This record gives sequence, C-alpha cells and structure tokens, in this order.
Amino acid sequence: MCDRRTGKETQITVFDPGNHPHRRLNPLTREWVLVSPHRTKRPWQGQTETSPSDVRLTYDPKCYLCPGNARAEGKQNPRYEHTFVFDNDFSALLPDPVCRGRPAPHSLLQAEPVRGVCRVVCFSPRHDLTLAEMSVPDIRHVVDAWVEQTLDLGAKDFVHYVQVFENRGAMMGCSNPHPHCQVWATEQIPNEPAIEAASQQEYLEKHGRSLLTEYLHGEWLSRERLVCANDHWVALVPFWAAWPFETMLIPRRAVASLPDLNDTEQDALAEILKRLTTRYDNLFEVSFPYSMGWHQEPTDGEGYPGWILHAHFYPPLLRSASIRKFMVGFEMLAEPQRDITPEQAAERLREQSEKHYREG
Ligand code: H2U
Ligand code: ZN
Repeated sequence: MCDRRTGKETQITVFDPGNHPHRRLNPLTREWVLVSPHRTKRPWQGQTETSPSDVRLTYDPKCYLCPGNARAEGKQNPRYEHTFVFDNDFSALLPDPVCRGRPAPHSLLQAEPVRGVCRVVCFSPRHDLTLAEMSVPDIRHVVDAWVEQTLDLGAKDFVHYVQVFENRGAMMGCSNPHPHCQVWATEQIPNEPAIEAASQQEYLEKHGRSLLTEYLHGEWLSRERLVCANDHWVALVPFWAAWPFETMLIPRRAVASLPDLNDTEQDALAEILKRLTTRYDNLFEVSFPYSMGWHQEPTDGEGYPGWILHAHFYPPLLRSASIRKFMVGFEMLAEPQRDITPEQAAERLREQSEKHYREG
C-alpha cells in the first residue's frame, strides 16, 4: 500500500490479537482496555520468587475477628463455629434517615444523602485459613452467609443494592488476615452495578438474550479463556480483562442473585471457589491477594430481566508474589492497559494444580 503523503510503500500486516496492540471493549462497563501483547515476547522469564514461608496462628489473641475476642469498640465476638456476621463498627454508611435540606447551589455541585448498612462476615473461626485452604463444606457456610445477608439486607425498604466483596491480602488494603468479607447495602445503586444494569438491559432489548448468557455460551465453545468449571459454574478470564489475572465466575443457569441459586448450585459454588482460589495461590506460591465481589440484581424491586449473577476477581499480581500491576499513568489518565493477553493468563491459570501448594 502506498502512503499518499510520502509516496512510500507501507507494509500492512493482518491484525493478530496475540501480537499487535489493540483495544478490547468491556460490554458490561462499556470501557475499552488497551492490550499490548508485543511487550511480552517472553513473558515468563522474569523472576518468580516464592514469598518467605509464613507461619500463621490458628488463633490470634490480638485479632478482632477471632472467636471470643473483643473488637476495637469493645464488643465481644461469640465463640462461633462456622461464620459470624456483625455490623461494621466503623460503618461507611448509616441507616438513619436524613432530610435533603437546601437544593444544590449549582448543578455542578450535586450531593445527595445515602443510607445504608455495612457488615463484616467472618468466614471461619480459624485465623490462619483462606477460602483456598478451607474445606468445601466450610466454604458452603460462607455461601449461606452471603445468601442470608443478601436476603436480610435486600428486604430493608431503604436498601436497593447489596454489594458483597472480599479484600484479600495486605496488598489490597485488607486490614486483617483473618478470613472475612464485607457487605455494604446501599440506598442508591453504585456506579459499577448501575452501568452493568444498563448494559445488560440494553443488550436484552436489542438481542432478546442476556448479555452474559450469550457471552458464556461463546466462551464455553472456544475454551480459550476458561480456567475451570463444574456442572453449575464456569471460571474464566474475561475477553476484556484489565487486571493480569482477572477472572469472572458465572453460573451456567441464568440466575439474577445469590438467593436464586438452588442447593446444588450453592454446593457447586463452594467447590469452584476452592478450586479457583487454589489455582491463584499456586500461581506464585503465595496467598494470592485480590478484591472479589458479587454483582447481583438490585433489590429496588424494579425488575432486571437481563441481569445475570456473577463474581469478579481482581488480583493485582503480575509476575511474581511481589511484582504487582499498577493502574497508574496511562491507566489513570486514559484507559486500562495490559501486556499479557487474557488468553495467556487463562492458560497460566489452567496449568496450575488444584491441590494447594501448602497442603502436605
Ligand atoms: P477489610 O476487609 O478492609 O480488612 O475491613 C475489615 C472491616 O472490619 C473494616 O471495614 C471493620 C473495619 O471497619 N472493623 C470492625 O468493624 N471492628 C473492629 O473491631 C475492627 C475492624
Ligand atoms: Zn483471627
């Protein structure tokens, strides 16, 4: 092909997503992700040092989540056997109604009151465990707690959305190694679920099928980005993943929220959670940090026919137990960027054993 300006011949090569810089669209958030696979010609020659062996206590007398211990504000935890849920002592949201007061002085200075409830869910009385190292029946208790919290908080008239999330590891800002997650129930639907609601709704209207049902179908056929699966769940690296080892967990039956899962699907969820988190831990032989959370149908009673329940796992690690991906610079100012392709990441996770490296 001839360049009109310089008159020189330029070589146009055929687009190869495994080699050429390109952008991928996240249809849930409608954001683009820049993928630069040419930067990882030999992606796995970097160090993969293991972390110093960590000796962990099964019970820590100083931990505010261990059974029988006192929390920061003086309240005492019961001697719980499976899970334990309490109202966050430093809650980011409060349930008390407040009146709106004066209107905004300018349309650019909008503020609105938010009511809500924040809770903490301890996964296990054992201080030293993580989902990856808990037994499947014990993880099932965690699934039960998520379902109960969604039902309980979702039933409150001022709660329109229930966000279950886990910050794992100090790298993700987790304040305590004791296995736990948080539940924040809010009056307004927050940004991420709000945009996902709009995308899923629009897709359904346009195509007559749910976005994630359609997406899962294609991924199941191609298998390129699958990590692991059972009869009821699929774990995959999404085509549009921004974090190096980002995954999604999607149920194979179209359900909208955790309480919609039947008993067998809840058992299967406990099983796949253990398998996926074990693969993560084995990748760099470290207790893999991540933020994970569920996106489920809002509880405002509006009806979200296109909504499919799913979990996102956003782990920060890139090349080793200590080398992380930073979302800075171009990511902060322009759009997310990744080097290793989602297909390569899925392959790396598929290669991992489902027997935990610390076992035995
Ligand atoms: P992380 O998931 O980020 O570690 O947060 C744990 C939560 O536990 C945090 O939101 C709460 C903090 O407010 N917490 C209590 O409710 N009581 C305490 O005694 C300490 C921490
Ligand atoms: Zn503890």
